Amino acid sequence: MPNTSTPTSNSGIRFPRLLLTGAGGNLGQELRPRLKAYCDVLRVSHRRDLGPAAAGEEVQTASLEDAEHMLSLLDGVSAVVHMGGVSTEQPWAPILAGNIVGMVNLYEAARLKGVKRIVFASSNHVTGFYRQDEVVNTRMPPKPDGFYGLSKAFGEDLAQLYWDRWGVETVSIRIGSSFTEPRDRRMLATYLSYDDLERLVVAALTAPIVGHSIIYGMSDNQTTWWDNTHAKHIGYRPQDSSDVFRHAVEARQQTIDKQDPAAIYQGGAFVKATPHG
Ligand code: 15L
Repeated sequence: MPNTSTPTSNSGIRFPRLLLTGAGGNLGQELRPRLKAYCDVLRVSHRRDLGPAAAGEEVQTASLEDAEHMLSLLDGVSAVVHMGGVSTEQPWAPILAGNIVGMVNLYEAARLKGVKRIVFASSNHVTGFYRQDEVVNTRMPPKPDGFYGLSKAFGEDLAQLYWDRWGVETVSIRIGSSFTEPRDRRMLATYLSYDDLERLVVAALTAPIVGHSIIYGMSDNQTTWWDNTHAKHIGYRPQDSSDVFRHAVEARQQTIDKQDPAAIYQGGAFVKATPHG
């Protein structure tokens, strides 16, 4: 559990009320205690019951696919950190509900309730079919590696529409692999430490003007497939790196099957994950 008394980011900005969706998910649980340092009230939501609110929190059970739930969820919030929705390759039905209908409900609620900034947990799987010997920047066309990546590409386009037409700002973070440590050779390139995740989310919340900006969520890894040149205005400076884990990871995984699509493409195993059973 992170130390909530010492925020990782040194931002002096404090929000009256932040909303964290998907607070019961892997990264939601990690961000929940951390985000409290940056707001007076943290509203946390999930589709299942999260139990009692901690000090400084409001808890709301809400389904993304329920437009009424989303309207009530966004009432009175200053900004949203949207970690909710489906986060792996799955059949189309749950992806449609959580990541397509749910995103439309979230952005409609933001428009109607006057919420002006959303930090959207997009994914590196928007560009998962680029090869591991290519370096991709945020202006290159999407190449989703499955229904999940496709739904995140939709989310980014939706964010662009709500910025262009209704002035709702978004930072779409194409999160890499955010775990306690990289689990394999691929994650030496895609690793995002939890502290760097916090730094990135806080930078995305507090940068003065973002319009709709896209940024890859990665630590300062020596190996990288992603170029954040066009997102420097967000002011994210990673402090961690996968390099401290490199020796152990390479010792565990000495060889790579270069014919395996999971080793060829950036999306790794997602490029061959099937929702069709
Ligand atoms: C993701 O988008 C997933 O949510 C996460 O579980 C990881 O698998 C990550 O991508 C990854 O690419 O490693």
